[in-house]
Amino acid sequence: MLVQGLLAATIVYAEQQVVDDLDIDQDGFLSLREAAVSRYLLENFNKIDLNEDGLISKEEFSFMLRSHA
Ligand SMILES: [Ca+2]
Ligand SMILES: [Ca+2]
Repeated sequence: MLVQGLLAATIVYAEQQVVDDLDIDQDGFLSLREAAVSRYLLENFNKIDLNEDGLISKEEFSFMLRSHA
């Protein structure tokens, strides 16, 4: 259980890190322009952006990773 917890925490950390790395203006969200570095993100932007505010939040990014895993 402890190992699984640590593993999950590491994965969450990695997800947040990816968003931070791509988040050029550091507003905590990925805009279409920031997501354009990844072809996958660009092509799936509208699907990933669940609340259709034109930005991918860390929560939406995490959900995308889990739903496509
Ligand atoms: Ca941003
Ligand atoms: Ca959104």
